[in-house]
Amino acid sequence: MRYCVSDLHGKYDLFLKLLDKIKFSDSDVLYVCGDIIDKGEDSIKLLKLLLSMPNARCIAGNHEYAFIKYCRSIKKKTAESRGGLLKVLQDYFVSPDGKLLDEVAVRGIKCLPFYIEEQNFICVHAGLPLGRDARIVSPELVEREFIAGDRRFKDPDVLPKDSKCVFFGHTPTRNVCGRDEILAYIRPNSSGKNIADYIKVHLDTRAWFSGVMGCFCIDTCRAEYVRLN
Ligand SMILES: [Mn+2]
Repeated sequence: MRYCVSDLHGKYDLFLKLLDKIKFSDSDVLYVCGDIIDKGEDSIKLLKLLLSMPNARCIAGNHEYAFIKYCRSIKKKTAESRGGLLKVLQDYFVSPDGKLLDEVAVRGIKCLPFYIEEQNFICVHAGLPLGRDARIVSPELVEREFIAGDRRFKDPDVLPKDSKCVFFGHTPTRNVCGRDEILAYIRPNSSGKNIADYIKVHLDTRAWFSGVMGCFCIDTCRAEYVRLN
């Protein structure tokens, strides 16, 4: 089975619970729509687990994007101004061994793509713009800042026409529907049984804060959840 998640934000234990719940195996594939790091307590551990999983396909979110920018700017700064930036990086990664930065993790983040496009769906972190024909603009033509950070795509009235299903996170679904649950937008007059029946799937249940982590099974079109307690 193929699954999609987003905004895991360092919630390592909860993520393991989710894998357990869906009985995730070597023959399954997991798509991760960005924001793996920050906010939660185990950013490095979670990132390294995902990087080590051959069947996990990850993209960058705005938190990875910001991290890359901090890493780059640190190299250009003088010794005095470096302190503040190091503090920011330290807030991202409080590694258990006390090391400020884990080079494997840093390299892993730098290599993440900003979208994944498959036959019937596209994974982005925040969203894609719509063209004049109300179709989504191809992600290869869109700026990284938009794909990883724009807030408009979550709006319920942003419904692309004749496009592949878009998986995304970035804004908590609670801000849209008042609940911590995955929002799947079905095309009019379709059964919702296949992924081609969906316009977009909003995945961010704000796990780091709500304690609810969800994923969407791309093959059964069902959402599964785990809770902290
Ligand atoms: Mn985000």
